[in-house]
Amino acid sequence: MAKTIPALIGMPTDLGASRRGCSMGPEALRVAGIHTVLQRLCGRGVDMGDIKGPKVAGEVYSNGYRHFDTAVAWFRTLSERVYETLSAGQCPVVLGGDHSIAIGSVSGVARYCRERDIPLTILWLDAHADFNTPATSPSGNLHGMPVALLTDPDSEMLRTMGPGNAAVAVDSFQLIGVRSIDRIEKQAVLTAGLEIYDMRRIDETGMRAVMDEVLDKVKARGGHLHVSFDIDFLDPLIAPGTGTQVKGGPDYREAQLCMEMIYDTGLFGSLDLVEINPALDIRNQTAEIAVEMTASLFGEQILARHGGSKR
Ligand code: 6HN
Ligand code: MN
Ligand code: MN
Ligand code: MN
Repeated sequence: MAKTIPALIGMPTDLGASRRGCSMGPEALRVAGIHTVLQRLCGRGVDMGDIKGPKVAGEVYSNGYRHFDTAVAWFRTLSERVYETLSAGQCPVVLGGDHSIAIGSVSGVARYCRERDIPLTILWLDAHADFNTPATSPSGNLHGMPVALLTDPDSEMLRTMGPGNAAVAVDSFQLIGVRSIDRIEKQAVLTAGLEIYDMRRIDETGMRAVMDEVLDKVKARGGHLHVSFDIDFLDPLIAPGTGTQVKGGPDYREAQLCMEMIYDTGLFGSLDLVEINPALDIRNQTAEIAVEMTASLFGEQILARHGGSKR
């Protein structure tokens, strides 16, 4: 995307997580200065405020999902908003919220791309595979299901969200940083052929080689690149403010290099920042690191590069 105008869209809900608090994520990111940073890097930027949706009231469990109806209401609105934002030539920056909200944002991005015949890749940066279904989920929590629900052609969730929300091809997804997959989920990702760059892969060849491989595929395909950034991708030593920490994640520079290399493709066009939980954070440091990573994604450089990230 050329000189892009970022548009912040808040999704203050934690309906998909069992630990409450990431509903405060949008405000924590604003307090950490996301708007100012993006305005500085992009010249301008808009804050569209927060989407409004139903509050989570008590425990509502049905057909293997927690809070299905509440989720549909939130995601339908977000999908529409993301679609409109892209159609207006802006870059949606969705401030979560738990990771289930990506069902709304990715649906909106996918609709935009489908209607214009633009190839779509989704980089899913996460400690988890998020490939549970209502049948396999140990928790019923929707934040463990977005990749599975988004790629299921019979998805009850997408269908209930209404027209325009259709399944996305499995090979549109590239998962990076994964180090926690549930037992049945593990079988499911293999069966589906989901592309996963797990932490061992990153350890063995380095972030640089992994991102070169991923982004070569992205560049060959061209089109639109959506980044769904679950903050638990980062090592919990540097990003403790999240509900499902997993040890052994990328450190600061590994993660920042990942963002810098994504920027270099010139294809990045929409973002989710999810799972930041201020109730579990230390002095907002997790929101601050999320803003720093976002800055790199939007082109913040240490020094100007010549010839991109290729040697
Ligand atoms: N996230 N696999 C677990 C579950 O409940 O399905 C954890 C999911 C965590 C989701 O935050 O990425
Ligand atoms: Mn996730
Ligand atoms: Mn996660
Ligand atoms: Mn490492």
